[in-house]
Amino acid sequence: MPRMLSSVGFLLVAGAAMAHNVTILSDAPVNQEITGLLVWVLVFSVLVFGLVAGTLVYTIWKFRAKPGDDGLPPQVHGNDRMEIIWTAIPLLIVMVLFVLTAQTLVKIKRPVAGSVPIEATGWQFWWDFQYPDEGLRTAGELVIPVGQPVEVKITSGDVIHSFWPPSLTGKADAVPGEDNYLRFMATKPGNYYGYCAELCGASHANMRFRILALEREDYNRFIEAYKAYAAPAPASEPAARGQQLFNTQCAACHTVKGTAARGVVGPDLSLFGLRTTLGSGVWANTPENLKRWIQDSAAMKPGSKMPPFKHLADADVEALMTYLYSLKLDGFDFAQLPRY
Ligand code: HEC
Ligand SMILES: [Cu+2]
Repeated sequence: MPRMLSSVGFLLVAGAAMAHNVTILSDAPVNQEITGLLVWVLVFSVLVFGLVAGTLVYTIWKFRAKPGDDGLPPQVHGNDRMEIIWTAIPLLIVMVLFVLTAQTLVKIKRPVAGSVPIEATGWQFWWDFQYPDEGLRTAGELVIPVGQPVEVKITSGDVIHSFWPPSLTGKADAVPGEDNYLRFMATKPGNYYGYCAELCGASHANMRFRILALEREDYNRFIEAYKAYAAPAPASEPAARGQQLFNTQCAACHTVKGTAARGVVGPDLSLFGLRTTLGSGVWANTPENLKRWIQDSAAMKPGSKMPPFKHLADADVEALMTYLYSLKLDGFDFAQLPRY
């Protein structure tokens, strides 16, 4: 019975994964490895289930009570040969699965030469991303190249989180004071969903992220442009007012590259105008959502560490929004990327 349930379970998981384009059908290399492993486990479960259920049905039918059978049939105790067989076969299966699993683990944990180093830090309830080689920082949405492996060093600034972009790879815990590594590669451009996979407080379910995979030349162009980037000088009166408000109200916690705003308590907002999402991958980055967020982020995201700004006049919030939306690089529009 438990075996039958596990076989049915596998089929359900496989079905759900297909429906969601997660792990099993993803063509990301790490997930291909995992899928290969899963197929072996599935094959063994089906074989074991067939053998056990078949033997059971055969026995019930063959040794059923026949007319004229009175009393107990002959009683048999022990059978050394059978005991050896039913110990040896499962042992063999476990060994085979062990070897396959060990091989897969070694393969997917191995550092890959030429990978892009990235540092991810989990905070209640958002992800901070850094490119140590370039000295760049971003949050919530991480840009990576297609066709080149990335090596994400994962840690946490407060409690335990877990970093999980299911269409690209498995999870790794983000533990304060410890570094864990995930190595993976995107094989096609896209906007890949990511989740925090470790209960971390009131807004654990609202702690997501995106990985934006760009073609190599677009990625290189993005990194070069971001390195050279400084927030554009405000192009309108509201934008200028917004920048001034930002530097007095928001700069203690947020950075905007090339300005006086250098806070690191909250997400880096240098390229906020390019964000497809708001609040760490949760809400679409629309003016309505941004307005609600600035006025009272905790009403959208329980436990948010950003204070409310309900006291700001509507016109001031809109000035801040104009400024935030002006923070972008020309020639990039991540909204067009297909979503996985
Ligand atoms: C005390 C620190 C603090 C101050 C001051 C602050 N913020 Fe924040 N802000 C945060 C934190 C922390 C987050 C991340 C919250 C989360 O997602 O859980 C955040 C998130 C945001 C986001 C969403 C970013 C993203 O990656 O999706 C925006 C936009 C934002 N803040 C704008 C502002 C503006 C505008 C002001 C000033 C009016 C401001 N913040 C003032 C701490 C602060
Ligand atoms: Cu978390």
